[in-house]
Amino acid sequence: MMKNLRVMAVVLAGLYASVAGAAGVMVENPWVREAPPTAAALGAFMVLHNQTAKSLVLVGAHSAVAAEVQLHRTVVEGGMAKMLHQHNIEIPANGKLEFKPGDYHLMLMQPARVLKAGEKVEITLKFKDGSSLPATFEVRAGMGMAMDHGKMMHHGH
Ligand SMILES: [Cu+2]
Repeated sequence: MMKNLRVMAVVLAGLYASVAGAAGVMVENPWVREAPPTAAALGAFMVLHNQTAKSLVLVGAHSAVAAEVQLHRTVVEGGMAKMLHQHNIEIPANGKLEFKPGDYHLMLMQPARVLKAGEKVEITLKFKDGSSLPATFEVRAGMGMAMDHGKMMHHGH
């Protein structure tokens, strides 16, 4: 029992250390949209708050549940929705940015397994200043805009 507690304490210390790297940065309402088992990619959404006096630049993300996590923005051109790969997404000082269906989002490419509604998955956000922030995303059934990511065109990198 004591041994387990000690392991837990070490794990928690590790988590706090990585969060401290991005002090003043907060992830609100993180969720991943459930998709059919054949989906090649899953959209992930959140509101990213930057409560610091400096602008914050998101440059990437990673997760154990996907081969790759890309930053995307959906735009409509000529009546067609396209997802554009983003390399930098800026959140202004003392501001926030909403990642939502039909707009900025994280894209979990080639999911390692099928994610079911109610599951929790960890995605770590990486920032330009070298800091990173792990966040726990909840898998939820699709809601809001009924856009099927699988059928959208991907813009080249
Ligand atoms: Cu996308």
